[in-house]
Amino acid sequence: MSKILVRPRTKARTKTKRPPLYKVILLNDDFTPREFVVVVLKAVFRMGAERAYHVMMTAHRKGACVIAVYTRDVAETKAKEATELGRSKGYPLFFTTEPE
Ligand code: TYC
Repeated sequence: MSKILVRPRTKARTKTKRPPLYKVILLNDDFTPREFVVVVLKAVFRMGAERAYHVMMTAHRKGACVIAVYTRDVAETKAKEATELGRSKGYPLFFTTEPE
């Protein structure tokens, strides 16, 4: 009896697909106090004091600074939370997200 060999038409996928990542970006404004921006960065993005200060000053000088990358859900939640903290104090502090 002759055997029929059936081969898969495509190669089995060996790689695990990673979810697309999103950047959280801090935007500068003229009103939010520097110290408050640092407080928010420490609280929402778990930054140490030095890194938070450096990120704040980069946004202050250049207009914007990439803070971190997360999955879309986490990036959007953190950006919203941080923006809301500023808003609750009447500041126009703004965090946005974009695909990496
Ligand atoms: N530019 C603000 C000030 O001079 C401080 C500030 C820094 C605000 C970074 C927002 O993303 C920001 N008080």
